Amino acid sequence: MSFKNLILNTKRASLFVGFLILVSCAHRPEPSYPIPTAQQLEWQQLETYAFIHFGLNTFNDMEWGYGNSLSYTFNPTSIDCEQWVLTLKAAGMKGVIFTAKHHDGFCLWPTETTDYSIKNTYYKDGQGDLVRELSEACKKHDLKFGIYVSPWDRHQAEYGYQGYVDIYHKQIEELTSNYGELFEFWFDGANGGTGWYGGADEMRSIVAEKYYNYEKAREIVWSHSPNAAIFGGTVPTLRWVGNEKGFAEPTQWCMYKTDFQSLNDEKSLVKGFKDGNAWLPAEVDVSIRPGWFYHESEDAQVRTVEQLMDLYYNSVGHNANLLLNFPVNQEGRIPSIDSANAVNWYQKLQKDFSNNHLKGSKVTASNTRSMRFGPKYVTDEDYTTYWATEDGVTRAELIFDFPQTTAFNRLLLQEYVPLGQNVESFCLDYYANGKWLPIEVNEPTTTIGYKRLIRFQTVKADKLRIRFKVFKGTLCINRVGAFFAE
Ligand code: FUL
Repeated sequence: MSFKNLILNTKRASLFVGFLILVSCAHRPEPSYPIPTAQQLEWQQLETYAFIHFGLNTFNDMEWGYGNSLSYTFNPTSIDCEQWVLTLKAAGMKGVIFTAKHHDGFCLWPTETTDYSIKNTYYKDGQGDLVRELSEACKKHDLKFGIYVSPWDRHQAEYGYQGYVDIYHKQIEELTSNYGELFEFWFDGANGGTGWYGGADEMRSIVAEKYYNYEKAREIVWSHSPNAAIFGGTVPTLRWVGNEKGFAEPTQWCMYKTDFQSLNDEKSLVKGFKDGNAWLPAEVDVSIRPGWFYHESEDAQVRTVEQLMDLYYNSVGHNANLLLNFPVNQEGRIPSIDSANAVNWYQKLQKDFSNNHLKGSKVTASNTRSMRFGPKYVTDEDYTTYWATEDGVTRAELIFDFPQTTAFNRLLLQEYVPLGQNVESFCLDYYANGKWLPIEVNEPTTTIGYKRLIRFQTVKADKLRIRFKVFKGTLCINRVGAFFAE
C-alpha cells in the first residue's frame, strides 16, 4: 500500500468510527420497564374527564339504594343529555363515564336481563334509554363515552350465585355492543353485603376476585372496545388512587403491583410502587359535591373554583388523571351552580397555563445525548420529541436563561413516559440579583412521571435551573413550562 493510500484509508477508518459514535449516541434511549401500552398513554393524555351519577338514588335522596326503591319513582321532568355534554365540554372534560347501573341494580337502559329498569318508569312511557341518549349526545359533540355498571347488585335475587354472574356479563355485553366505542369501563369494587336481593332482605358475602370473573368481563368489553381503559377488578389497566377525597400523593409512581391484595391496599394505591411490575397509573375519582348523587341539601356545598383548582393540582399535578363527578338533579340537569363553578375553574386553568415563559429563553443542558435529543425539545410542545442524556449519566441539569427578568409561580414538568418513569428527586433554583436561590416548594420534589405541576410564591428570575438529582435509567424530559397565575 502506498503512503498516500495508507493516509486515505486511515482517514476513512476514523471517519467511519466517528460515524459509529454519532449513530450510537443518536439512538433512542433504552426503555426502563414497565412502560405504558399505547392505549394507556392515550388514556393518560386525557388528564380530566367526568363521571355522571344519576338513577333511582337521585329521586330517593340516597347514595346506596337498597335495591327495593320503586322503579316509577325515577321521573325526571326535563332531562337534557346535551346540556350535560355541553357543560362537561365547557369544563374541559375529555370524556364522561355514566352510571348505567348503580349498586341498587336499577338499569338506565332497556336491558333484557331484568324488569328493574327504565322500561318500568313513566319516563317516555317506558320507551326511554338514557345510555342511548347520552352516548348519542357524546357522539354529536365529540366527547368520549364510558360506562360504570356496578358488579354489586342489591336488587337481584340471584346475587351471590352463578345466575347473577351470567346476568352481569350479559349486561356488560348489552352495554358494550349497542352504544359505540367506549374509552373506559368501570368495575366498582364497593360491596356492603346487605341488600333486598329479590325480597330475601339479607347479608350476602362473595369473594370478589373469584366471583365476578373479571377476566371474562374484560374480554367482553375488549371484544367491542379494544382500546377501553379498565378500572377495578382483577385485570385493570389503571388503578384507583385509594381514596375519594380528590388527591394523589406528590410522590407518585405509575408503576404498581398487580396481585389482588396490592390492588386493594389504600396506603399503596395513593402513591404507587417505584419497583412495581406493571404500568398502572392512578385515577383520582371525586365528586364536585360531597355526595356522588344529587341531594338538594348539598346545594350550598358545591366545590368552588379554588377548591377545584386544588383538586387539579393534587391529581393531574401529581401524575394522575382526574375523574370529576357531576350529580344530575331530579329535573335531569347538571345544576347551574355546579356548571358555573366547573366552567369558571376551567377558564382560569386555561388562562394560567396559556403562556409558557420558557419559550423565549435560552436553554442549556449539562449533558445531551445528541442533537436529536437536545434540550430545546422541552419547550416545543411536540409529544414525540424530548431531551435525553447519554447512557450512564446519573445527574443532570437544565438552565433556562430569560431575555429579561421574568415572574412566575407555576412549573410544569413531564417525563417522556413511553420510555418509562425514572425521576426520583429534583430541585428548583432561580437566579436573581446575581445569585442562585432555591424555589421554596411545600411538597416533596420527588417524582415527575407523565406530568408534575408545582405551585410556589412568585419569583422574579433572570434564570431558572432544574437539577435532576436521582433517576434510574436514562433521563428523558418531554416538556418543561414556567407560568404565571394571577
Ligand atoms: C364507590 C361507590 O360505592 C360510590 O357510590 C360511587 O359510585 C363511587 C364512584 O364508587 O365505590
